[in-house]
Order: sequence, then structure tokens, then C-alpha cells
Amino acid sequence: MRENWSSGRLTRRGVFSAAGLAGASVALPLHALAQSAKPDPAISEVQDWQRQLGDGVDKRAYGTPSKFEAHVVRRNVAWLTAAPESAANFTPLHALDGIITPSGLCFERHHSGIAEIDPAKHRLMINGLVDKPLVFTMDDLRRMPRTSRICFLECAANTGMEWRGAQLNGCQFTHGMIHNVMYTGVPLKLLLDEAGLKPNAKWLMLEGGDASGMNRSLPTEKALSDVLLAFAMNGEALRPEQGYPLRAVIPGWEGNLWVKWLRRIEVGDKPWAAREETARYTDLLADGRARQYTFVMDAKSVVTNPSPQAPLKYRGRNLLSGFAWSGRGAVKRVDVSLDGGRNWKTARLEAPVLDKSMTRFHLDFDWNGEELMVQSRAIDSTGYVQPDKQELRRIRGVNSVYHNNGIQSWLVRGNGEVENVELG
Ligand SMILES: Nc1nc2c(c(=O)[nH]1)N[C@H]1C(S)=C(S)[C@@H](COP(=O)(O)O)O[C@H]1N2
Ligand SMILES: [Mo]
Repeated sequence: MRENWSSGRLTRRGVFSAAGLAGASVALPLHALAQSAKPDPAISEVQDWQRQLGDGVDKRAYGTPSKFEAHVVRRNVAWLTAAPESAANFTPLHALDGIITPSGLCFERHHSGIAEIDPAKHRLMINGLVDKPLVFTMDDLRRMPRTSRICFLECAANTGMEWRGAQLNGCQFTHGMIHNVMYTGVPLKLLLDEAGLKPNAKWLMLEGGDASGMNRSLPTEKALSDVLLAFAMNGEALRPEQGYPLRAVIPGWEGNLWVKWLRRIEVGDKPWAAREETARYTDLLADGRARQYTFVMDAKSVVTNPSPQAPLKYRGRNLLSGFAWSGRGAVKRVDVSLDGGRNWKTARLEAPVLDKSMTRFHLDFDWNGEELMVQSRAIDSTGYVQPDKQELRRIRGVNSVYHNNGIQSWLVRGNGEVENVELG
């Protein structure tokens, strides 16, 4: 099979000599087309798009990707949830470049579907343990000092389907409940300062304006440090899917806290024990106790290329690529193994490397058709090392859904196909 595959490629391209492949421990040349015997029609023939006018500037008032990129979309897994309105879809991580997730590819997680809110009718109320209860319109918020920041949002359930073993075949599905966006908005501290926190104010309750009215408790300490109330993402208004016209941005903390369609903040002296922090978003341990209020997302990483949706196509020179992130700070180092953790190499981090943001890493490697067991391991600025899955299960058991940051393994077969596997 392996031989057929490689010789098929040799005929099609007519580029590399068989002798060249046989001795292929060095990278094959990428620019050998000039030696080709047959002319390449992509060069020698005039293409359709060279013969006719393209669309004018009046045709695409809001730009969309090339039709040849139509496969790069969010995808959901129908059997995971009972209804698409209370479900999630997944970011196509294997098809991205750099660190910014395009707005239209940001995974979605809704409890009651996408609320379509008229910004003129949207209000943000702050009440409870404050000197002065306040109500803001969107215009009020837009007249306040604002900041922009790039950070990741990861659902605590990301990789949650993999606790008991490898299940979903693609990094989009195993790791795609994350996105990384530049947000613009008002620091929550400014609003809380204006309302005036009472001395016993210790917790906030953030409430959404969608049909679920989803709510979560947030310690005031975090609220006063780096929380933003964002009205923009990636330079334009929030998308409806992401909470238009206003959402909470809670850098480094689990996605569930990032309340969308934010309409109210109540200030109190203890957590609310809302549905999402009792029945959900708790971690059942092996001894029957459950962890609660596990806000921070620990360091994690995944190789996106190669991965099941992005098989290896060429022998010789290849570029391995992936993402790493940490809710506790910046990514300091990423190690990559091609042999299931026996040997590790230090990956190259691509700038910018930002605090609580997805970070892009790369590793150059040569592939000669041998099986690979690809893994990545993130180390963050606190010195925390991403654990392997066995290590994680020893502490957490197998009853958890949330906070699975174990090391992912991809098996690359001789024909270049990649499979989600687990080393046991
Ligand atoms: N109002 C409201 N806020 C919400 C949700 C929701 O259903 N309603 N889902 C939460 C969950 S569980 C996550 S993981 C994130 C998902 O954000 P996204 O849809 O922008 O990816 O939003 C959070 N905020
Ligand atoms: Mo979530």
C-alpha cells in the first residue's frame, strides 16, 4: 500500500526520481517543477479566470471566503445533544493559521439558541450590594474608556468526550471548543467603581439576556482585575452567536463564565450556586466528591497538523503545527514527540506569544512513510506542565466531563492517514 501510494504520486507529478525517494532521509526539494518532463497545465494553459472579468466592487458588500474554502466551517456532532438550540459546534482548528480565530469560525455554545437582540433595546443593569444601582444603554458603554485584548475562550467541556478513551476523529471535535479573538470593550472595574461596591461585596452574578437567562457567579477580585464587557470582536461588532451586543470576557477562565447577551450584574456576598455551577460545570472525582468553581483553564496544547482531518500528503519536508494555551499566563515552551513520548523536541513558538491567548507552535520534520505517534506538551509561565491522560485520571478518575487537558496522541499511518488514539 505504502509503495503504491508513493509511486502513484511519482507518476502524477513526474517530479522526484525513485532514487531520490529511496535515499530520502534529507528533505526533498520543494521547487523541482522546472525539471518536469511534461508541461504543467497550471502554468502552460490559460485559465478561465484569466479570460473573463471578475465581480465588481458592487457585488460583495460584506466579504466571504473563497468558494474553494467552503469545507472550512464549524461542525457539530448531532448525537451529542438533544437539540441544536442547546448544543455546541466546533472550531476547525486544523484549517486555521496564526492565532486569531476568524469570527465566522468561532465555535458556538448556546443553552437556548442565538438571541437576536436589538441594541437600542438592550440594557445592562448593575444592582445588589452597590452604593448606586446603575443602568447602561449600549451608547452609554460606548462613551466610556475602552481597551482591546486578545484572549482564548475555552469551554470547560472541551475534550470532555475523551475522558474514557479516544473517541472523536479530528482535532476540530476533540479540541475545537475554543476560539481566540481580539475583544474590545469596557473594563468591568470602571462600571463597578461607578456603582460603588459595598464593603461586603464579594461575588457578582452575571446574567444573560437570552431565553436561558444563563447565569454564573464571579468573584469580585477577578471582576476588578482583567474582566472586560466587550461589544466588539476582531474589529467589528460581536456576532449574534457570540453574544451581540454585549458579552463578558473573563481571560483564562472557563467559557461558561463568559456570559453572552449580558443584561444584568448583581453584586452579592456569596456565590449563587446557579444551575451551571451545581448540576453542570463540576468535576465528579473517583471518591464521589465533586470539585466546584474550577474557574481557571490549565495549560493545554494540541497538534492540529497533522491530525485526522489533516493527513500527511508528502514525504520529505513537512511542517507540524499546533496550538498551546494557558489560563494562568503565557505559554513558555511546547515540546513535541513523534514517537509517543520517548523523545521530545522543543517546538518553535510563533509570535505574538500573549498572556492567556492561544499560541501557535511549529516543528519542521522529515517523513519517510514511517508510523508516527504525535504528541505535544505545553509548559506555561508558572512552570506548570501539561499532564498525560493517565496522570490526569489518577487524580481525577473517569467520571469527569470538564477540564480535560491531557496530552493528545495522533497515530500517523504509513499512508499518511491520522487517527485519534490513546497510549495505554
Ligand atoms: N447567555 C448565555 N451565555 C453563555 C452561554 C449561553 O448559553 N447563554 N453559553 C456559555 C458557554 S457554556 C460557553 S462555553 C460560552 C461559549 O461562547 P461562544 O458561543 O462565543 O463560543 O458562552 C457562555 N455564555
Ligand atoms: Mo461551555
